[in-house]
Amino acid sequence: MADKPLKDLAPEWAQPSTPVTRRVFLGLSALGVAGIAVGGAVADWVNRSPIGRAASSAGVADLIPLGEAFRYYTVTDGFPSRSTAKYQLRVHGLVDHELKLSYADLASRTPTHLTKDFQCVTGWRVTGVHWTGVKLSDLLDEAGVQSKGKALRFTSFDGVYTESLTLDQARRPDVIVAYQMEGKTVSTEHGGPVRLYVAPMYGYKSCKWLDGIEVVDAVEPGYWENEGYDVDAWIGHSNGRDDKPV
Ligand SMILES: Nc1nc2c(c(=O)[nH]1)N[C@H]1C(S)=C(S)[C@@H](COP(=O)(O)O)O[C@H]1N2
Ligand SMILES: [Mo]
Repeated sequence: MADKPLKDLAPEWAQPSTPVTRRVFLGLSALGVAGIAVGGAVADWVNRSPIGRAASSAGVADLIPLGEAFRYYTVTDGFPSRSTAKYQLRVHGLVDHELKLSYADLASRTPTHLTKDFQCVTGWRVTGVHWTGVKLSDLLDEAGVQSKGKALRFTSFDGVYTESLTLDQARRPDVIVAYQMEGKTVSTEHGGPVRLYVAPMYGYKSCKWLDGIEVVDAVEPGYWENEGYDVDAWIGHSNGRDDKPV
Protein backbone atom coordinates (compact mmCIF):
# COMPACT_ATOMS: atom_id res chain seq x y z
CA MET A 1 0.00 0.00 0.00
CA ALA A 2 1.31 3.45 -0.90
CA ASP A 3 2.71 5.61 1.86
CA LYS A 4 0.54 8.50 2.85
CA PRO A 5 1.82 11.68 4.45
CA LEU A 6 1.92 11.19 8.21
CA LYS A 7 -0.61 13.92 8.80
CA ASP A 8 -3.27 11.95 6.93
CA LEU A 9 -2.62 8.94 9.09
CA ALA A 10 -2.55 10.80 12.37
CA PRO A 11 -5.12 13.57 12.30
CA GLU A 12 -5.50 13.20 16.06
CA TRP A 13 -2.35 15.14 16.68
CA ALA A 14 -2.26 17.10 13.46
CA GLN A 15 -5.67 18.67 13.78
CA PRO A 16 -5.82 22.26 14.99
CA SER A 17 -8.13 21.92 17.99
CA THR A 18 -5.49 19.97 19.94
CA PRO A 19 -2.42 22.16 19.53
CA VAL A 20 0.90 20.94 20.85
CA THR A 21 1.70 23.49 23.47
CA ARG A 22 5.18 24.74 24.26
CA ARG A 23 4.86 23.09 27.65
CA VAL A 24 4.20 19.74 26.00
CA PHE A 25 7.22 20.13 23.75
CA LEU A 26 9.46 21.09 26.64
CA GLY A 27 8.17 18.09 28.55
CA LEU A 28 8.92 15.80 25.62
CA SER A 29 12.43 17.07 25.02
CA ALA A 30 13.22 16.90 28.73
CA LEU A 31 12.19 13.27 28.44
CA GLY A 32 14.58 12.76 25.53
CA VAL A 33 17.08 9.95 25.78
CA ALA A 34 15.96 8.85 29.23
CA GLY A 35 12.59 7.97 27.76
CA ILE A 36 14.11 5.37 25.50
CA ALA A 37 16.03 3.79 28.35
CA VAL A 38 13.10 3.50 30.75
CA GLY A 39 10.00 2.67 28.76
CA GLY A 40 7.82 1.69 31.71
CA ALA A 41 8.61 4.87 33.57
CA VAL A 42 7.71 6.85 30.47
CA ALA A 43 4.34 5.15 30.35
CA ASP A 44 3.77 6.08 33.99
CA TRP A 45 4.80 9.62 33.27
CA VAL A 46 2.34 9.87 30.41
CA ASN A 47 -0.44 8.45 32.53
CA ARG A 48 0.23 10.51 35.64
CA SER A 49 1.90 13.85 34.95
CA PRO A 50 -0.11 16.78 33.60
CA ILE A 51 2.44 17.29 30.80
CA GLY A 52 2.30 13.63 29.88
CA ARG A 53 -1.46 13.66 29.82
CA ALA A 54 -1.53 16.84 27.75
CA ALA A 55 0.91 15.23 25.34
CA SER A 56 -1.22 12.15 25.28
CA SER A 57 -4.49 13.94 24.60
CA ALA A 58 -2.74 15.96 21.89
CA GLY A 59 -1.61 12.65 20.38
CA VAL A 60 2.06 13.66 20.65
CA ALA A 61 2.74 10.73 22.92
CA ASP A 62 2.35 8.50 19.89
CA LEU A 63 5.80 9.73 18.88
CA ILE A 64 7.63 8.54 21.98
CA PRO A 65 8.37 4.94 22.91
CA LEU A 66 5.77 3.72 25.38
CA GLY A 67 5.57 0.01 24.91
CA GLU A 68 2.12 -1.25 25.67
CA ALA A 69 0.41 1.69 27.29
CA PHE A 70 -2.94 3.23 26.68
CA ARG A 71 -3.14 6.83 25.61
CA TYR A 72 -6.07 8.72 27.01
CA TYR A 73 -7.81 10.48 24.17
CA THR A 74 -10.32 13.26 24.19
CA VAL A 75 -11.31 15.68 21.46
CA THR A 76 -12.53 18.25 23.98
CA ASP A 77 -10.31 20.04 26.47
CA GLY A 78 -11.00 17.61 29.29
CA PHE A 79 -12.37 14.29 30.49
CA PRO A 80 -16.09 14.63 31.26
CA SER A 81 -17.06 12.88 34.45
CA ARG A 82 -20.38 11.27 35.33
CA SER A 83 -21.04 9.07 38.35
CA THR A 84 -22.53 5.62 37.95
CA ALA A 85 -25.56 6.92 39.93
CA LYS A 86 -26.25 9.72 37.43
CA TYR A 87 -25.34 7.80 34.29
CA GLN A 88 -28.02 7.19 31.66
CA LEU A 89 -27.88 5.57 28.24
CA ARG A 90 -30.64 6.28 25.74
CA VAL A 91 -31.43 3.83 22.94
CA HIS A 92 -33.71 5.70 20.56
CA GLY A 93 -34.52 6.59 16.94
CA LEU A 94 -36.08 3.94 14.70
CA VAL A 95 -37.06 1.61 17.55
CA ASP A 96 -40.35 0.29 18.89
CA HIS A 97 -39.53 1.02 22.53
CA GLU A 98 -37.07 3.70 23.52
CA LEU A 99 -34.79 2.54 26.36
CA LYS A 100 -33.34 4.63 29.16
CA LEU A 101 -30.80 2.54 31.00
CA SER A 102 -28.95 3.33 34.20
CA TYR A 103 -25.55 1.87 35.07
CA ALA A 104 -27.34 -0.62 37.35
CA ASP A 105 -29.73 -1.57 34.52
CA LEU A 106 -26.76 -2.42 32.31
CA ALA A 107 -24.93 -4.28 35.07
CA SER A 108 -28.04 -6.41 35.76
CA ARG A 109 -28.21 -7.74 32.20
CA THR A 110 -26.42 -10.87 30.96
CA PRO A 111 -22.73 -9.91 30.88
CA THR A 112 -20.29 -10.59 28.09
CA HIS A 113 -16.58 -10.85 28.90
CA LEU A 114 -14.01 -10.22 26.22
CA THR A 115 -10.22 -10.31 26.49
CA LYS A 116 -8.93 -8.62 23.37
CA ASP A 117 -6.36 -6.20 22.05
CA PHE A 118 -7.10 -2.52 21.83
CA GLN A 119 -5.56 -0.87 18.82
CA CYS A 120 -5.50 2.75 17.70
CA VAL A 121 -5.10 3.44 14.01
CA THR A 122 -2.10 5.67 14.82
CA GLY A 123 -0.13 2.54 15.66
CA TRP A 124 -0.28 1.77 19.38
CA ARG A 125 -1.80 -1.39 20.70
CA VAL A 126 -2.49 -2.78 24.16
CA THR A 127 -2.85 -6.55 24.18
CA GLY A 128 -5.18 -8.68 26.29
CA VAL A 129 -7.47 -6.04 27.76
CA HIS A 130 -10.35 -7.48 29.77
CA TRP A 131 -13.74 -5.92 29.13
CA THR A 132 -17.19 -6.59 30.58
CA GLY A 133 -20.38 -5.26 29.11
CA VAL A 134 -23.71 -5.96 27.47
CA LYS A 135 -23.92 -7.10 23.88
CA LEU A 136 -25.12 -4.24 21.74
CA SER A 137 -27.29 -6.75 19.88
CA ASP A 138 -29.17 -7.57 23.11
CA LEU A 139 -30.01 -3.90 23.65
CA LEU A 140 -31.11 -3.55 20.03
CA ASP A 141 -33.39 -6.58 20.34
CA GLU A 142 -34.84 -5.19 23.53
CA ALA A 143 -35.58 -1.84 21.89
CA GLY A 144 -36.95 -3.49 18.74
CA VAL A 145 -35.29 -2.10 15.62
CA GLN A 146 -37.81 -1.00 12.98
CA SER A 147 -37.43 -2.21 9.40
CA LYS A 148 -36.21 1.24 8.22
CA GLY A 149 -33.32 1.07 10.71
CA LYS A 150 -30.02 0.28 8.96
CA ALA A 151 -27.28 1.91 11.04
CA LEU A 152 -26.42 3.34 14.44
CA ARG A 153 -25.23 6.74 15.52
CA PHE A 154 -23.40 6.86 18.85
CA THR A 155 -23.12 10.01 20.91
CA SER A 156 -20.92 10.94 23.83
CA PHE A 157 -21.65 13.10 26.85
CA ASP A 158 -18.50 15.05 25.97
CA GLY A 159 -21.01 16.77 23.66
CA VAL A 160 -18.82 16.45 20.55
CA TYR A 161 -17.72 12.94 19.64
CA THR A 162 -19.90 10.72 17.47
CA GLU A 163 -19.41 7.32 15.85
CA SER A 164 -21.28 4.99 13.52
CA LEU A 165 -21.76 1.31 12.74
CA THR A 166 -24.02 -0.53 10.34
CA LEU A 167 -26.61 -2.72 12.06
CA ASP A 168 -24.84 -5.85 10.82
CA GLN A 169 -21.57 -4.72 12.39
CA ALA A 170 -23.34 -3.72 15.60
CA ARG A 171 -24.93 -7.15 15.94
CA ARG A 172 -21.58 -8.95 16.16
CA PRO A 173 -21.04 -10.74 19.48
CA ASP A 174 -17.74 -8.87 20.03
CA VAL A 175 -19.37 -5.43 20.05
CA ILE A 176 -20.39 -4.45 23.57
CA VAL A 177 -21.56 -1.56 25.67
CA ALA A 178 -18.74 -1.84 28.19
CA TYR A 179 -19.17 -0.90 31.84
CA GLN A 180 -16.03 -2.56 33.20
CA MET A 181 -12.43 -2.59 32.06
CA GLU A 182 -9.84 -4.76 33.82
CA GLY A 183 -12.47 -5.74 36.41
CA LYS A 184 -13.40 -2.20 37.47
CA THR A 185 -15.93 0.39 36.36
CA VAL A 186 -14.51 2.01 33.22
CA SER A 187 -12.53 5.03 34.47
CA THR A 188 -13.33 8.61 33.54
CA GLU A 189 -10.13 8.82 31.45
CA HIS A 190 -11.09 5.71 29.51
CA GLY A 191 -14.59 7.04 28.75
CA GLY A 192 -16.49 5.67 31.74
CA PRO A 193 -18.63 4.86 33.41
CA VAL A 194 -19.82 3.34 30.12
CA ARG A 195 -18.22 3.30 26.68
CA LEU A 196 -18.61 1.34 23.51
CA TYR A 197 -16.06 -1.40 22.77
CA VAL A 198 -15.91 -2.55 19.14
CA ALA A 199 -13.31 -5.32 19.34
CA PRO A 200 -12.71 -5.97 15.61
CA MET A 201 -12.21 -2.33 14.70
CA TYR A 202 -9.74 0.44 15.38
CA GLY A 203 -10.14 2.31 18.65
CA TYR A 204 -11.89 5.33 17.19
CA LYS A 205 -15.08 3.25 16.80
CA SER A 206 -15.15 2.68 20.57
CA CYS A 207 -17.02 5.82 21.57
CA LYS A 208 -16.10 7.00 25.08
CA TRP A 209 -18.58 8.53 27.57
CA LEU A 210 -21.38 6.85 25.62
CA ASP A 211 -24.80 8.39 26.28
CA GLY A 212 -26.83 7.70 23.16
CA ILE A 213 -27.42 4.96 20.61
CA GLU A 214 -29.70 6.15 17.85
CA VAL A 215 -31.04 3.81 15.20
CA VAL A 216 -30.96 5.66 11.88
CA ASP A 217 -31.65 4.75 8.25
CA ALA A 218 -28.10 5.25 6.92
CA VAL A 219 -24.53 5.45 8.23
CA GLU A 220 -23.57 8.95 9.24
CA PRO A 221 -19.77 9.37 9.43
CA GLY A 222 -18.44 10.00 12.95
CA TYR A 223 -16.11 12.64 14.35
CA TRP A 224 -12.77 11.28 13.06
CA GLU A 225 -14.37 10.00 9.89
CA ASN A 226 -15.27 13.59 9.04
CA GLU A 227 -11.56 14.35 9.54
CA GLY A 228 -10.42 11.66 7.12
CA TYR A 229 -10.51 8.29 8.90
CA ASP A 230 -12.17 5.43 7.03
CA VAL A 231 -15.78 4.69 7.98
CA ASP A 232 -14.68 1.08 7.45
CA ALA A 233 -12.42 0.58 10.46
CA TRP A 234 -11.76 -3.17 10.43
CA ILE A 235 -8.34 -3.77 11.90
CA GLY A 236 -6.07 -4.83 9.09
CA HIS A 237 -8.09 -3.21 6.31
CA SER A 238 -8.19 0.42 7.21
CA ASN A 239 -6.00 3.40 6.40
CA GLY A 240 -3.13 1.30 5.07
CA ARG A 241 -1.72 1.16 8.56
CA ASP A 242 -1.71 -2.44 9.63
CA ASP A 243 -2.15 -5.53 7.53
CA LYS A 244 -2.11 -8.04 10.36
CA PRO A 245 -5.54 -8.89 11.73
CA VAL A 246 -5.45 -9.36 15.52
N1 LIG B 1 -15.69 10.55 23.17
C1 LIG B 1 -14.52 10.12 22.63
N2 LIG B 1 -14.40 8.82 22.29
C2 LIG B 1 -13.25 8.37 21.74
C3 LIG B 1 -12.17 9.24 21.47
C4 LIG B 1 -12.32 10.60 21.86
O1 LIG B 1 -11.40 11.43 21.70
N3 LIG B 1 -13.50 11.01 22.43
N4 LIG B 1 -11.01 8.77 20.86
C5 LIG B 1 -11.13 7.49 20.13
C6 LIG B 1 -9.84 6.93 19.76
S1 LIG B 1 -9.08 7.55 18.36
C7 LIG B 1 -9.28 5.89 20.45
S2 LIG B 1 -7.87 5.12 19.93
C8 LIG B 1 -9.89 5.42 21.71
C9 LIG B 1 -8.89 5.61 22.84
O2 LIG B 1 -9.41 5.12 24.04
P1 LIG B 1 -8.65 5.47 25.39
O3 LIG B 1 -8.62 6.98 25.51
O4 LIG B 1 -9.46 4.81 26.46
O5 LIG B 1 -7.27 4.91 25.26
O6 LIG B 1 -11.10 6.11 22.04
C10 LIG B 1 -11.90 6.47 20.95
N5 LIG B 1 -13.14 7.04 21.44
MO1 LIG C 1 -7.36 6.23 17.93
